[in-house]
Amino acid sequence: MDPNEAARTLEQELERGRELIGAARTLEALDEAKIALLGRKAPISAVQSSIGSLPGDARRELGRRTNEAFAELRSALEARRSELEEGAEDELLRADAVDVTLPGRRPRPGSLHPLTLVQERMVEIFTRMGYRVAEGPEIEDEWHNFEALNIPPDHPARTMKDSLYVDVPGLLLRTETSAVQIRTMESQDPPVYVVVPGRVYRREAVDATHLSVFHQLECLAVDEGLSLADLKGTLEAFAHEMFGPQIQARITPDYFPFVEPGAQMAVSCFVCNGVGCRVCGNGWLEQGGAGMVHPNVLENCGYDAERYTGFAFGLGIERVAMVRYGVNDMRLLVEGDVRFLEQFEGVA
Ligand code: 2U9
Repeated sequence: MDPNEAARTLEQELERGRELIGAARTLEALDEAKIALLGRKAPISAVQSSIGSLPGDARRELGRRTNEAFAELRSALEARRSELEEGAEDELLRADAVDVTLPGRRPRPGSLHPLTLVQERMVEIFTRMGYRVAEGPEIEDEWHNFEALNIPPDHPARTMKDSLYVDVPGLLLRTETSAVQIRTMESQDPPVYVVVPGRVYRREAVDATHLSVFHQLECLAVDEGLSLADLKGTLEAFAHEMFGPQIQARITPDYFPFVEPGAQMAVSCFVCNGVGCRVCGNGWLEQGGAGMVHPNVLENCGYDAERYTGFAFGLGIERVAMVRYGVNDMRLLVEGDVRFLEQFEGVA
């Protein structure tokens, strides 16, 4: 290549380089431009190869100009690379940007379980009447679960059919919370006014109105001069608070070993007002059992049954929840189905 042609080529390549580099919009396009401008097949490489065959001065002159052209192209490529890399970073930042002006996503509040709502309400009603809350173990011994409650060894409630025994002889899952009232009476002198909410266990088939693990709230009052009238009044006060002032309470005779006389308690149906409807059948909703504490039970705990009398009752918390929230199948209360539970959001 003669020196004049070589010089022209360098000028052209510098011109072409400015255009190619300026037009490269991506790092890949810039790599292609670099190969076209500085690669082995690039015109500038041909110029470089021709330098050696030139005589002294012309060789030095072309060598210098070629080096300058290389340097200019390299620095233009480098500058453009920095620009594109910065742009790619900006692009990433734009894609990852958080728009702080968007409205936030409101966290979905959880809700209390209907059984918790009912239990808390029941406890509140009784504590306002002056009762104290007592709790105790779910694994009980036969003394507290049966004997002290006047349930003799041959009573049907003792059999494996009704109770769930654990591997340790003499211990079982409590079949009612009454054992806690026994423990309370064993540890303090009368008067006693306690309510005991808690989970109990029965060996029983599960259906729409029965569970084998369920919850009770039992109430025990022991004092001088208490009578069935106090039991009924207490029950009625509870029913008014829980279901409304128009509700009536009813007790009818029944038998439980730990009370004498024993009674069933029911409240008038809040749907039909005691007339009879689809919810209640005969106008009354069964709430649990009750009675005057059996003198044997008082004596078993060291209380003077001549001086003190007491009343007690047990309410099924699931039953109360079914009445209060119109739930027709008890199993819904323990299955944990979110579609059921989310209906209690914001319910008091
Ligand atoms: C002591 C003395 C007496 C509590 C009582 C019942 C009757 C009763 C049921 C209600 C529904 C169990 O959950 S349920 O199936 N309870 O029928 N409970 S009298 O009597 C007591 C308790 C403790 C020391």
